Amino acid sequence: MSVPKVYYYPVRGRGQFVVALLHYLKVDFEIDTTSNEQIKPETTFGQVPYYVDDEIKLAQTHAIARYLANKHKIHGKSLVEQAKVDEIVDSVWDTLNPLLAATFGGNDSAKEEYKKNNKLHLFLDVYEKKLNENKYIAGGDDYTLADFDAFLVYNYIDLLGYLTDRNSYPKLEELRKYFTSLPQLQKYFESVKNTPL
Ligand SMILES: N[C@@H](CCC(=O)N[C@@H](CS)C(=O)NCC(=O)O)C(=O)O
Repeated sequence: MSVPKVYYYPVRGRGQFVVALLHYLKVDFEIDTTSNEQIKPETTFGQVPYYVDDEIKLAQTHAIARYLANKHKIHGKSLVEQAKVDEIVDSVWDTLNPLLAATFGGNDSAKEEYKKNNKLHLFLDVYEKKLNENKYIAGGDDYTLADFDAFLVYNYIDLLGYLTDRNSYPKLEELRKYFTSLPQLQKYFESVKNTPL
């Protein structure tokens, strides 16, 4: 049996939703940051992240994260909880896609424009409210993919300089403190500490 392999660039980007997740789940895996151009023609849509294990070859960050979450039982314990997890996880992508477009695709003025008009607080306010109502963002009695993704996106928004008011998000700050102090994630944070993206 070979260890799972992930193809992605040496940045956080979309890849963090797979790479950091694998660290969080304590999965032994390999990351290949140098073969993206060679692997793209073999991938489903010519894109990375791309995930390969003995059972599956998979594109689409979301699909990979859900596959891993199901495999490692952090996708919610009931159909209803799973749907609640998906509600948050899908919203993370609504948050992330314009942010990635401004950050990776745009020039400085596109970034400034995005900073001025960004609607990030609309999502962050909901996450904060949900975390005020429940310890876990999708309800339930344990951390799920939804908590992990909400943490990653919140942390990323801040790292990229788009977070305007940390004081408005004490619960998200608490969530960040929890995940950033987990021993199994230290190697991941170390691996991306020098990338601004
Ligand atoms: N919806 C896809 C989008 C993947 C995507 O756009 N990946 C970029 C890198 S972040 C890519 O491979 N673009 C094609 C290219 O760079 O040639 C996902 O979430 O995985």
